[in-house]
Amino acid sequence: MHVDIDSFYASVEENRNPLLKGKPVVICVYSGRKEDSGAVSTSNYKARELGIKAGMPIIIAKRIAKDKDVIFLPVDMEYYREVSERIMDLMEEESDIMEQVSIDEAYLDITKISNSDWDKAIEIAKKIKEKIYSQEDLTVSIGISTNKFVAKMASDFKKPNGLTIVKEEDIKKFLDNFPVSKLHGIGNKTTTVLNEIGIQTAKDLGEFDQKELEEIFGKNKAKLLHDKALGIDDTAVKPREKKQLSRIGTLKKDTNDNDEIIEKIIELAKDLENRIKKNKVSFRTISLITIDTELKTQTKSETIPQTNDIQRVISIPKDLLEKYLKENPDKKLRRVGIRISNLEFSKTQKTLDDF
Ligand code: DCP
Ligand code: CA
Ligand code: CA
Repeated sequence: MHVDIDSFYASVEENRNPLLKGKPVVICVYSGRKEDSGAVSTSNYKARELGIKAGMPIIIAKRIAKDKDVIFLPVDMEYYREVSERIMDLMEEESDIMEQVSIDEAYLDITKISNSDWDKAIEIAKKIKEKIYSQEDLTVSIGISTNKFVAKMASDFKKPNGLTIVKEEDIKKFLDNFPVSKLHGIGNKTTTVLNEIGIQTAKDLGEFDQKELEEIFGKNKAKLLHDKALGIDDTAVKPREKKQLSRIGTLKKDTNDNDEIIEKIIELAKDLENRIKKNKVSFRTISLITIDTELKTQTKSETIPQTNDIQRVISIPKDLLEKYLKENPDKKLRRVGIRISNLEFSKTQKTLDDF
């Protein structure tokens, strides 16, 4: 199964501010050189209808949006990562193995839990959709097939909120009419060369003489291309190695009271402790994440010798908080978080279950 969140950053921003609902929303990475220099990171489907798309210069997007009620917002990576991590955790629980491939997509091996049964697989997909919708108010598009490549093509097939199943016997029919440029992993340069030799669709590519393809692209790449055309992929879903673990929470009220914030930090640390144990992980860096009432995020970190001592996940953020409050006497916090990074996973460490 391949799962991809629909218009991820834009949807998250819509949920955070209900006033945006129904409006075209554009999320931007401002380069900071000049006002409006930078690129569009993503846009919601309303904005895409106007022609505003990811990768476009902000200046062009603003030109298109002129005289229209289009909302432009800067990216807030810290916040998106937090949402992403919750969704990844949720999906990991619903699969045998989960491989995260970007902030908003993952491959899920569901061979065992579905018992290789298509109806059961569809049930799992629907359950994942429902959970993500009820817990995060986000929709996802899902593709299911017998390998990663076709599952990815299938999740892209119907968006937003799609669910596409491509059974083994339907793979060829499903892929045949795709232009080669739309096959995942085939870029612009390769497409140009393929078009030059008369290959337009996956069907063309699949039927093209293998030897001739090898002469142009070399043995390895020719095989790769041929496999894509036929929907062959035997790469495994690899379990993710997380780079960091974090928890962020909203304070009961906006505050700069040391004790109130520490109370929250302790609560978050408990949650993190469970995940540290579950992942059998040790860490080197501990961070305090602060989000003030103007939604400005700051991160303060300290690096120590590798440890799995959960006490440090409370004591270090305490020190960092003291520092933050000293440096920012006029600010109140809305949200606070803790994060551990520079992780090491002890793979050999056996649990009782393993004996
Ligand atoms: N992103 C980015 N710059 C790009 C493409 C994407 O910063 N050129 C970011 C913003 C997206 C997120 O990555 O929200 C996920 O990328 P996707 O390609 O999955 O695009 P979306 O989730 O926004 O839309 P879709 O519904 O098409 O998946
Ligand atoms: Ca997406
Ligand atoms: Ca994606």
